[in-house]
Amino acid sequence: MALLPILRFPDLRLKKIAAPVVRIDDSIRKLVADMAETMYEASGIGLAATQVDVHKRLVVIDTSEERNHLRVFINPQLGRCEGLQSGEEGCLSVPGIYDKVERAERITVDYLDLDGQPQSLTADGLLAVCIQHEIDHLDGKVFVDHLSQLKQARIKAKLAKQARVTA
Ligand code: GNR
Ligand code: NI
Repeated sequence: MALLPILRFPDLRLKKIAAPVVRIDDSIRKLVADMAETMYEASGIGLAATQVDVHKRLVVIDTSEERNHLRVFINPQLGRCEGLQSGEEGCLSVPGIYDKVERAERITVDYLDLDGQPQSLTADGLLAVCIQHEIDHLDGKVFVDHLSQLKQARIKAKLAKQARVTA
């Protein structure tokens, strides 16, 4: 297993649209293991392959309190979306920034599991938010894109300043 470097907003590679996984082979299984390790090490609840500069439609999520319920979504597709919720979001690619984003309250997602079997999951609350946040990454979007232009400009300025003091 290996920790993978996470791209930071506004890295242009976060805007790439990920391609479907065509074959679940050892390289995909290794990527899933490395993404899970990277997500847990960073104390995140989800990680999309886009964030580790692999532009394939692959996501890992663990919203459990105990951090022992890894979910893997290959080629996830949002189906039915119902209701609205608004909660503070953060992103491992936008460290230290949190803001409210409106999302569907309840969603159905179709995907392949690690065995290549088609699955369908209906989720609400935080898991539903996380699935929507991760599918956004696969489509080249970060949660900041849901905010006003003014907020986006402030976030870019803050991150640039952070990068200067860290350098
Ligand atoms: O760790 C994460 N927490 C989080 C909190 C609220 C809404 C979405 C998220 S996802 C984020 C991890 C991440 O950046 N996934 O892409
Ligand atoms: Ni994110």
